[in-house]
Amino acid sequence: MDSLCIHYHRDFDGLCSAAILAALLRDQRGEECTWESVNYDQRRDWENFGAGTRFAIVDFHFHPEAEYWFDHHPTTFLTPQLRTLYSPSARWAWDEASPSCPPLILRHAREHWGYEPSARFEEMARWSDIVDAARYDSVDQAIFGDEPALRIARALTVAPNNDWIDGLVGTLIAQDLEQVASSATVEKAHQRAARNRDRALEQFPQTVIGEREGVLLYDASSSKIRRERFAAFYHHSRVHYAVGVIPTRSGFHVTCGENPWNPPGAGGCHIGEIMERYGGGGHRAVGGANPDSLDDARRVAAEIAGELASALSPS
Ligand SMILES: [Mn+2]
Repeated sequence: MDSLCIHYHRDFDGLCSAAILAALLRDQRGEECTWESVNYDQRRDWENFGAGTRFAIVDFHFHPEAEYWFDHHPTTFLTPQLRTLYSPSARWAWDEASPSCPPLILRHAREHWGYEPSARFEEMARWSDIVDAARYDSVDQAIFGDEPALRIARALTVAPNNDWIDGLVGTLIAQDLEQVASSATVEKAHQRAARNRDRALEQFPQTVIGEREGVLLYDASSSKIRRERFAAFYHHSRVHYAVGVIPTRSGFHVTCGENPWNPPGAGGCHIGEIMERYGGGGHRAVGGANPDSLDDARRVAAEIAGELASALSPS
């Protein structure tokens, strides 16, 4: 029989999910797996994904041919038809209330396979919740935290290539977070990521257009500007929202997020619903859209900032 390949989302909780499932299948079922990350481009021909192979998917879209599938994303079903093909089973689980994917795999393994997870995997699950749901204690922890999980997550932002990431999954199967974070290759990437972060924090103030009613608007569309996800809240801890324009590989992206350490409260809006009106999407607290041109992106960002400011305005 062909070996089973675990396809995983290329981020911290996706890597941990792949490592945990690989260890589980090896220990519980004698199944020696391979693993390979997936990207969003592969959704285009989703019907034929993995055709003719044995595969599992973690922290990514539902596929009816997956032997094992675990996810926590509310947007996991690419079509209503795919939604009808899912029902919970001994090999599939979906829980959109889970802040990240690893805890639901461990819970499932406990309930269905009688598995008692090691402290190592419990630790990965705990940190996955913090990283994936941005449940950091403070903006300082999010940006500068040097706990092993946070160093690994930061190193991932400068991953040299996909093979390197697959290699990391292999080490997470056998070692704890501290050992993986201290390896020479992760340490080297982390140092580079930390330099990028410092540069991004330095550059952010020049991108700010203005602030009104606790809504910060910025334009980081220049490709010369490094990006740090929480730079806006690091420099402007009192704002409730940040709305900005950033470059993508093929155009421009309008990104908007609540300040996790100073949420908007009663006047707050559902960002994902606002973004849907601009052809994008997201959750209540964070979302984005990809307008056709830079001018459009700037106009959309300004409009959204205005809408959020009006909602927060006391009058
Ligand atoms: Mn993920």
